[in-house]
Amino acid sequence: MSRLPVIGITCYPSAGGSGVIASELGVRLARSGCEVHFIASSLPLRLRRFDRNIFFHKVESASYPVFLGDPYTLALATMMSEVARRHDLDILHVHYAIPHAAAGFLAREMTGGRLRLVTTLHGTDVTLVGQEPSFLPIIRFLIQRSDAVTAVSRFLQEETARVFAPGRAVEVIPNFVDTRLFRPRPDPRLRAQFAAPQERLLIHASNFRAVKNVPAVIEVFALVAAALPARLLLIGDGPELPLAHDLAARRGVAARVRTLGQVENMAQILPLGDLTLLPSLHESFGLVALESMSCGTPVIATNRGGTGEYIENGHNSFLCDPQDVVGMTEVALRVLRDEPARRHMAEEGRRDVTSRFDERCVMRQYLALYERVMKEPTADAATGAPA
Ligand code: GMT
Repeated sequence: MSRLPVIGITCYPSAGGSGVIASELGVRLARSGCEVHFIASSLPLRLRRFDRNIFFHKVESASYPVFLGDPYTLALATMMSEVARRHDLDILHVHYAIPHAAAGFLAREMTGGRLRLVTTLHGTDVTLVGQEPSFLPIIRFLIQRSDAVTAVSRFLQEETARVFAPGRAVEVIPNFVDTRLFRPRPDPRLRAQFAAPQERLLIHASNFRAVKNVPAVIEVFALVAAALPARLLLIGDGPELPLAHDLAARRGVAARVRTLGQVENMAQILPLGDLTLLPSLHESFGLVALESMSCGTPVIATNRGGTGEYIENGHNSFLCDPQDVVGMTEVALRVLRDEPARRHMAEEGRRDVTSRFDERCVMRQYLALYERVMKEPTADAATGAPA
């Protein structure tokens, strides 16, 4: 590449996986010398580190009584086009299609220059929300009119083809983890804040939405806690958290469940666990499972979606039917009662993640993609969608 690209990144700034991936990608790109401009409603959670190549542009949308909602998409498109002009952006990389790809499309039209739009599909923008009749046609259009589209797993790539039939290639660039940061780190003093040495520590981290199947986390934990001394850490926040607390109280395990809320130092917390639970109804990828494995904590993850693209059941973690509470409990008890087997699984998981999903190898794929789209004609209205 003759000159490193100047990149604009838009994502949801909250703790969700798409925001995490977008932020971590931006940080890595900046470290490799690219100028990176984040354009979002607030500073993304994992971006709280200073880097001379990173710039942040806050989007603020005006409200007016006549509006039915907040016209964020328009304000975002305006900010994107201004940043693109002012800083000579080559690439606008949007994470999560709704509404970021729409704003990106508008910004590219407004800029009318050499700006290229890259859309990364993360999950429910395809599998859930994207299929709403009010969204489907516009998401298909935006997939067609982006200069490149990536999906975070083969599962999501296939779902995108099935649901939207966009008639264009969507390539897989998987999620990644900084394996030097997310690593096994024994910290008995920190662990002691959450569990006694003889207690097993289980972890669930999510945005506590229905798709995360949080009741199954509590049910499995209650059965595990009835069989051996155990504690559960809940990390994150979201609409189903009160439900989780209610259920924990009804199952008599409330005192064994600790809620941490949103945590910035996940790389310190995940290695403390003996087992991570992610029994989602589906996961296009399930980033927290990858991060957990990188930390040497095995996972019981849903078998629905893209988790099978990095979990080999029984080898480096477990894949289970998310409705099968009894099955998940059996697996949990088996691994928690056999420390040598658990440790072996943890080592296998760490090795597999390091060799295939380290941020350095995945970042190369994004840079190659940027290089390619910068050479190709844009997929704007004038040229039509690429075949
Ligand atoms: O799609 C969502 O539910 C939101 C999104 C997020 O921002 O956390 O999650 C998706 O993207 C993550 C990052 O690529 C993936 O690890 C998650 O599996 C995916 N969520 C679902 O598929 C439910």
